[in-house]
Amino acid sequence: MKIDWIHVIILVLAITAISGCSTPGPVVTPTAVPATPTPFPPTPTATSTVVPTPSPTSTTPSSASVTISGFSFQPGEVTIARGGTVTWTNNDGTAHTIKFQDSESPALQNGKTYSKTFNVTGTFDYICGIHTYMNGKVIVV
Ligand SMILES: [Cu+2]
Repeated sequence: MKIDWIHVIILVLAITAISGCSTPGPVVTPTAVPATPTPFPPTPTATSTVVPTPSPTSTTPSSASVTISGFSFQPGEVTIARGGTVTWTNNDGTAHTIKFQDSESPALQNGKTYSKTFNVTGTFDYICGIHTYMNGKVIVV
């Protein structure tokens, strides 16, 4: 029997084409698009009103308390009105002092307090005279 090679090739091509067509291709599912985009948070406008800082004298406390704990003054900075008083309380087991440029408290043992009145405005830095790395600041306005 003589083989008609042309027919064989056509048959092979036909089978290949059929199998190729019958192979399911990747199913492209349309991606759901949100109807509305996610709104961004409102952008502050450049023309927003600047709220003036209230006058310090209207809200500045006349007194402040500082705790000495863990070899540090807490808070490290207090603001009081002129004529006000700052009171330090030593919660450490170790004695500390409150040393300003012009004065120094006695050594405060645990639980002891020291108060100082400030009649002049300005910024007053202080340290512990025993542990000079301990520092704090009193701002008098
Ligand atoms: Cu100290």
